[in-house]
Amino acid sequence: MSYPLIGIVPQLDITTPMRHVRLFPQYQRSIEKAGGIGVMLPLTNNKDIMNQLAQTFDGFLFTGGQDLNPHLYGEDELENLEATTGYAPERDYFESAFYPLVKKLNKPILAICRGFQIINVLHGGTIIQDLPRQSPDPNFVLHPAWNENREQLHDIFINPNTSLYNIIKRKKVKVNSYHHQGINQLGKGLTVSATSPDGLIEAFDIDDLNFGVAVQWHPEVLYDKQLSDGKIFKAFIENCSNK
Ligand SMILES: [Mn+2]
Repeated sequence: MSYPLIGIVPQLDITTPMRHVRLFPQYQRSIEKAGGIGVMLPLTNNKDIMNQLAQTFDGFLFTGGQDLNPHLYGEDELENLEATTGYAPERDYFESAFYPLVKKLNKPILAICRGFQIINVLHGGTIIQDLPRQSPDPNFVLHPAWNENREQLHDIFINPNTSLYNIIKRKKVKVNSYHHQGINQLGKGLTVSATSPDGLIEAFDIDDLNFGVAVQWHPEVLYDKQLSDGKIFKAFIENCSNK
């Protein structure tokens, strides 16, 4: 038997002069627990290399990270953002160019946090830049921006007839929350699969893909503690093995 190879979009430390590429270890660990091998992709801007990467790997994980530059969805940065991460233009560029190549090949995609947000934007959607200020509900404390261990949970409601429901098979589960932005307008070709009690979109399916699951929370952190989070990775890897 051979393990499916999963290409992981690298994270970037924009606070160091060298702008190191890096990866929170939970991403690779969760892929490995689910039966795959997670390999960090290069942050290239070479289209030929991107094409080869898209063809070579069996599935792709779009990771969490910095806020998207709001110019990507046609907005300027709000003044006095309460919690901001800075931007990572290398990632904005790579992900914007790479995602369509992966999608065209109908390779399985799991997208987390920033990955969920950029795919929404690449489908024409928009982002709430500052949840504490712009949340649809003043009950925004549901989504703490930075809780250190990322284990603070809130409910989500999962819509039937979605990939996420077919994976988790429950209408309500708890997820962790570590984001100060969220989806405003949903992009075309995406279907909401879960919302939080304040109405925020917490997950969507990518309609054209056999497996395209995107979530606002961090299932890689609670793989062992939340049954539903482990199921997401297992379903992802399973779909990467029967290409
Ligand atoms: Mn949340």
